[in-house]
Order: sequence, then structure tokens, then C-alpha cells
Amino acid sequence: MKVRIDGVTRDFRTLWREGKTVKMINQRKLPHKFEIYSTNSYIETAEAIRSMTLRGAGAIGVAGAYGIAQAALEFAESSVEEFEVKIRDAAAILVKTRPTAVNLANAVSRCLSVAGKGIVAERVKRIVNEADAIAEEDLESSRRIGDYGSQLIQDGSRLLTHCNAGALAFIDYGTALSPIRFAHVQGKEIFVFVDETRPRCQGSKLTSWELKQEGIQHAVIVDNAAGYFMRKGEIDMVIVGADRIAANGDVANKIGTYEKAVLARENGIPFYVAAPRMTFDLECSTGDEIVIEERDTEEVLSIWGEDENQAILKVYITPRDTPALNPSFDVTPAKYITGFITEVGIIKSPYRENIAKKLSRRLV
Ligand code: RUB
Repeated sequence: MKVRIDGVTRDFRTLWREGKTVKMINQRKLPHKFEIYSTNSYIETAEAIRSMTLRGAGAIGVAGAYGIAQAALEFAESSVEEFEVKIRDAAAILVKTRPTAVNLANAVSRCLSVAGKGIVAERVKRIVNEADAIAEEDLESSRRIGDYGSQLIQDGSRLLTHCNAGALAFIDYGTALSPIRFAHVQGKEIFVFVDETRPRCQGSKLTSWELKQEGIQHAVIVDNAAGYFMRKGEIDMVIVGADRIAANGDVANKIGTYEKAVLARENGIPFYVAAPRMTFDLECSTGDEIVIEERDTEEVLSIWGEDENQAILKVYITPRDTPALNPSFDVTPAKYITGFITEVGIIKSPYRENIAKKLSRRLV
């Protein structure tokens, strides 16, 4: 993604690997400060995922893969028996950090399954190569999602997105924001309504930052404003990302997605979900089986921001010790979804049949 720092534009990935070190854009500091954060062990990478130094389904999938690569490199001197135990423990620690986005579990289990048998050094090499391959695949699938999805966006379209499913939620480009980026580059005039996305404000902090970097016209709206704009006929299309998609097409995504989908249906607005194959969980029959992450209620009671002296601080917005509830995701039933924008094309209903059919095709 293009990042303008001190007047110079540079290209960054959201995260990358340099030997045993994983580097990432520190998403806890954006949009106020642009900083690169490094982890030197799989334990540190697990903590970066848990604390949301990096977040977004695709990005935590790649971070999980890089974390397993770090663990494999750390255990490279172990005996075969020790290696097998340690790498499994490391996988369990990484996967436990965030339960809803299936990309994390998928990426970690892919790395473990290629390790195979034989001497440790060979297993380490295969794990590291697989982690790098997952990162490259992520990049390629988000480009393809951008290409397919942009064909759905008309010149003059006004779109709504929720949370951040942009380059920062992936290696680059993103899912929901990738078609928007492509449409913009194709010269289409577009405007993006950005849901603020409480409690962590990934929309107002991260999506608005990304769109500003790319020069795409947008405005942040509070979470409860979408219905107002939809009813006035000011939104032509909704595109969101996903954290886990069940075999029947039910979608877990950031809390508040369900409401937007119902409102879109009520107002006759197409509602698309952009996601790669990695986000589909065909072992999950319906959305009822998806585990929803509950996060610390501090996220609801308080908010982080920058004051006028550019100091980053946390302020409480409720009486102290007020009880709060903080489910991080919700499930949107498949019936509200107009289509899935994937790297193998647009998937339409009937979803159970078409998801299984389309996703069995390999990328060429
Ligand atoms: C992120 C979120 C995003 C999806 C889509 O939640 O809900 O919409 O992860 O991401 P969080 P992707 O900020 O809590 O991780 O673009 O990777 O499919």
C-alpha cells in the first residue's frame, strides 16, 4: 500500500518476514503515528495478534503462518520428538489468540501439515516456505478480488463499508477495499461511507487512513447513521469483509455487520461480502457453529485518541465500572447477502451448492 511519510510516498506491506523477525505496521498507533513493530519470537507474534497490533482476518492468518515459521526456526536444533511436541504447542498458542477469523487456524494448520516427516531441518524449511507461500497467495487473492469486485462498481457509485477490510487487514489491497481501490484506479468516480465501527474504531481510524493515502473520496459516519443514508437513497452498494464464512454462506464479520445487511435488504441495496478461499470454513455448516470472540469490556467503556497536543490517550466515556458487553463479531445470515466476491469470481446463491463448487476450483 502507498504510505506518505514526511512528504515521500513509499510502498509497504502490512506485515513481512525478515529471517526470524516479523515486521508489521503497528495498527494500534494509526492513524496518529506510522510505526513499524517487530517480533522476534512466535510468543511475541502471538501477543501482537492478541493485542491487535495487527488485525483483520487475512493479516492474522499470515501472522499465524509467520509465527509458526518463527517457532520452527526457534526449535531447529531440537530432536524430532521434541520438535513435534513444541511445534504443536506453538500452534495451539497462536490459534488461541483470536478465535473467530478462520484464516488464522487455516494458515497454521497448513504450515503444520506440510512439515511432514523426516529430519528437523527439512521440516523447518518446508514450514518456512509454506508460510511465505501463504503470504504471496494472500496478496494474489486480494488482487483478484479487486479485479472481480471492481466490475460490480459503477462510475458514480456511493458505497458503504464496515470495519477495516482493507490493505491493513491483509498483506496488501484487502478484501472489501480492494474492489474500491481497483475502481478508483480505473478512473471511476466513487464515494465511500466509512462506518466508524465502535468499539475499536477500525473504520474511523484505519479505513479512513487507507482511503486518504489512496486519494479516494470518503466520509466517516457514526455506526448508527447508515440507515439514515440508505433511506435517503445515498448508498448504492455495501461491501464488507469476513472473518469466517460457513458452508451455507452465513458470515461472521465485525459486530454491526448484521444490522447493515438487514438495512440494506430493507432499502433494496446490494450487500456484497469480499473474502478469499482462506476465509471459508466448509466444516462449519451454518453460522450458529461459529465461535464469537468476546473482548475486554474496557474497549466499550473507553476510547483511544489523540489530543490537540498530539498526545495519544485513553479516556473513559461511561461511569467507571459500568457493566458492559463486548462481542467482537456477529453473524449475518446468508439470505441477506447478494454475493461473495472471491479470487475465483463472484459466488451467487444457492450458496451451499455454489460455494462448494466454486471453491473446489484451483487458482491458475
Ligand atoms: C476485522 C474485521 C474485518 C474482517 C475482514 O476485525 O471484522 O472486516 O477481518 O478482513 P478485527 P479481511 O479488526 O477485530 O480483526 O479483509 O482480512 O477479510
